[in-house]
Amino acid sequence: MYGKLTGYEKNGQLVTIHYEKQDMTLHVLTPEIINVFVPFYTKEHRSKAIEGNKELPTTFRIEEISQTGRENCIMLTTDVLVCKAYDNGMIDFYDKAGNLLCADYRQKRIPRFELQESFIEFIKQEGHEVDMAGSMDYPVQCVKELDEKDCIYGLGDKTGVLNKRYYEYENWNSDIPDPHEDCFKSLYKSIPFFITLKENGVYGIFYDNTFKSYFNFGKENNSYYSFGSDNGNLDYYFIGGNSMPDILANYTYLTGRMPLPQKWTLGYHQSRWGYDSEETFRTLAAKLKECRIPCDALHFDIDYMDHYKVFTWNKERFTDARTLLSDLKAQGIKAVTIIDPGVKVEKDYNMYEEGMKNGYYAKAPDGSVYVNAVWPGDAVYPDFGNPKVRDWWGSHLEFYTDLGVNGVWNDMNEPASFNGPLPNDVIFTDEDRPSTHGEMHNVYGHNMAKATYEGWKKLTGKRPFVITRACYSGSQKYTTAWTGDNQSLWTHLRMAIPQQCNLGLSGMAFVGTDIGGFGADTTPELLARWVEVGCFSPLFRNHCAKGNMNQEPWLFGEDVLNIYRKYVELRYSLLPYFYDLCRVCEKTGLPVIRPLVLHYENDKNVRNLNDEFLVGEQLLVAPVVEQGAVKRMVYLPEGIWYDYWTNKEYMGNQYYLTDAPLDTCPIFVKAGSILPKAPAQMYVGEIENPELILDVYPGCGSYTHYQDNGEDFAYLDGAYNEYLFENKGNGNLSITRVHEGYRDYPDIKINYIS
Ligand code: MIG
Repeated sequence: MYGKLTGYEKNGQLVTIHYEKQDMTLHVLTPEIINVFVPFYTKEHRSKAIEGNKELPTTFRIEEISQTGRENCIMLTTDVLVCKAYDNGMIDFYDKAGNLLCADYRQKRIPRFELQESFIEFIKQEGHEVDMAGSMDYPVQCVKELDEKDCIYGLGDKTGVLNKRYYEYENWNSDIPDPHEDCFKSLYKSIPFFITLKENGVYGIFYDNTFKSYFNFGKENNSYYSFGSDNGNLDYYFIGGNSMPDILANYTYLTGRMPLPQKWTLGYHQSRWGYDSEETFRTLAAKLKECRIPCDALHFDIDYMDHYKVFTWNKERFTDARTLLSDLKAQGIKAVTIIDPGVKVEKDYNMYEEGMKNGYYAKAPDGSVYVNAVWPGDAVYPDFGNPKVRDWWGSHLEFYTDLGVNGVWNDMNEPASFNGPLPNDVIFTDEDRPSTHGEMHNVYGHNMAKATYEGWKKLTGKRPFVITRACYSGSQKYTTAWTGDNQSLWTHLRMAIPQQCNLGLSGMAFVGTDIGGFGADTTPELLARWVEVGCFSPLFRNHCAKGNMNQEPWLFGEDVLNIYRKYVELRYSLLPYFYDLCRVCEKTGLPVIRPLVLHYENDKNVRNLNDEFLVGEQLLVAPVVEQGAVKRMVYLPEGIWYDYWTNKEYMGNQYYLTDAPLDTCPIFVKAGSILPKAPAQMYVGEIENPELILDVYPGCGSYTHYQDNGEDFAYLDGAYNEYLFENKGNGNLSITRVHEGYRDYPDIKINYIS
């Protein structure tokens, strides 16, 4: 396809490699990030994930290397990476010390197994599916070498285990109501970023292509992996660094980081599809207080709307939404409303009419407005890739802000459709040029989130709280996410851990699962175990489907209610810690929930650890995710750890069998930790200016704590406090305020753990 290397041209940090048939560019963005680009589809990148110019002034050397008997190559050397371009578009990356990190695969592809046509027909008879997609060639594609020990992480919300080695996936945002199984190739989100952890080294690849894409991580053959797409450019970023956190910092430098959320969004949220009247919400608020379950938000699912028309409120069942919301707020409870993209086709409905008049909906290839169906029946699809449509949608959010709504939950934005999938040739817009569904599908949710974030920010001046189901790389700048329609199954509780860890490794740090499970019916035990995991998710929400058993915590007996309360209270006590972790994420891209491998990448025991996770660096959670289990094996990595409940000391690098009766989620605190905590509250802000409590663990360590008003953007102008706590061991803690810009705590109580 490329032919022989014929030379190169350097233009600033952009190097064009000339081949006989097809040029390729290598763009040195930073010493650690090099972009590889071949303009198969458009001349420019047209990234939806990366905004602004990310090139940092970087010095690098470029040499043409020709040795007799060996292939010529062009070699680029930064302070961190070496990139060599050879004949036929082959590109290899090395670290500074000359260790090979990633090489293009040059041999003939050999699928591990090939089926004969006749046999395929034979086994299909009973309904077995035969899927050969994994070993196909795609119009845009890269095949890279794999080492025996390579592990692969990231790729967003995919099902299955933490380490994606030996599995294949597809990026095509999909709303599939069947129980999400490990064999699913795609779910709601498309995040074409992964980290390859080698025996000796680590790198990341961000493959910025929004068309339907395919990833095969050694399933086809153990000695190579591939990524490719149906269309678009070959456009990927090779990301180097010393460690997994470095790679993540670089990826989020490119695609952006989660901005600090409002503090209340880290509280508990109660939801259900089917809460359909003013009375229901008032009763819920009362019941939460009666059962002493702290709560910050109630979610309004599609039932609040008039005939499922977005930007409307059902006047019969909610005679006075404004008063309802202000009464809830008086009790500390905020309202989050669902908004779907599909707009009902209905004469005189303002959203429909306005959008039609302005040409804001996606069109069929013949130029007529494209109609499919969702909840309201026939519906049209706002063309969110068009900046005018985003502005229009964003300004209409005033309907919600004016009533006192505090956050938006974007659903169905894959986009979902009831009358079959949208054809690939439906016409959408990509900013200033016409595009197609095939190109814009995977960024539909992303652009809807962007519209929502920007509109909400303009209207309220507060940090917007947006939740989305579908997204693309970079969506973390605009929205939080939940993992969609899981089910009340133990397998789905188990999946919640690697899924959230991989989302975090893909830049999406503010995530959560539907606690208790969305579809199917939960059990008392499952709900109890789920809240023990869910209370550590940044998005802490119990939600379930209409048509299933109700799932509020008080419906499963006194014991379960007490367990539930224990973990909601645990979350509220740890809110300062969660808030600090959000601040860390905003600065570094490190997620809140982290797989152990992120901090202990040299420890082989954690590379495939699916049922434990870290919250920040200080807490290790080893929940029970097996029905009936009351003990579990816990692996603790190097160092000394303390049982959160008993303070018992454990040496790391070992496995332990721990007690875990139904009311106990095993949690361990790293030696030297300083855990910032808050006094009990029924909602964030119940106590006007709460004291800070510091649990100080044996050992040495330091910790940076952040404090601000938890609501708006004043912190960007310095309205915040930052404290440095230093634990020097033996009951010796120093506190320094390193930045002063906000009111101080009335008191800081120190609690030495021994
Ligand atoms: O499945 O709005 O994932 O959370 O409750 C139907 C109703 C559409 C899907 C979402 C779910 C929500 C439901 N929606």
